Amino acid sequence: MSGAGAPTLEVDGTGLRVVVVAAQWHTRVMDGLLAGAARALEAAHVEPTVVRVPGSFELPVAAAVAARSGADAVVALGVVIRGGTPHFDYVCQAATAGLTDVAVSTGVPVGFGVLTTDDEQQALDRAGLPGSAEDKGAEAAEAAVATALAL
Ligand code: DLZ
Repeated sequence: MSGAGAPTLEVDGTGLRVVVVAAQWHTRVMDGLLAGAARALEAAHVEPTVVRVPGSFELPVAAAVAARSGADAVVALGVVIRGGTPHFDYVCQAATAGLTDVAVSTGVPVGFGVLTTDDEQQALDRAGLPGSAEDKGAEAAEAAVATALAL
């Protein structure tokens, strides 16, 4: 985890069924988020199932199906970059509210690895790529597993 006050999570998720749901917009950033989540899950002794959906708007339904199909934790990864229209706000709102609803209504933790940024550089800085300051894919994976272990 990164940022002021962020905890250090050491998680052993041996035996947990974890599903990574991942959008496909902004390939370079998504590759970083997916690799970061994979690194964190491998360190937690988890072999995830990965489900790809077109965009971040589709993440909640994929997370809901995973949660209702026996997953112990879901990791949601996406990138939404602000454009010139209000579409950004609608996609961000739908993804955030939808994923929250899935977690609360099913009791299955959802790690939130959806970047919502003003431009691509801000997303790259958080994508866990070489040179990135932060690794939000890994953080979302660690949070999902840590929460599943805590419940
Ligand atoms: C339409 C759209 C736009 C403009 N931008 C993004 C984005 O930055 N990131 C993302 O994950 N998805 C985007 N989408 C696609 C929507 O999430 C969704 O896939 C489409 O509206 C089809 O339902």
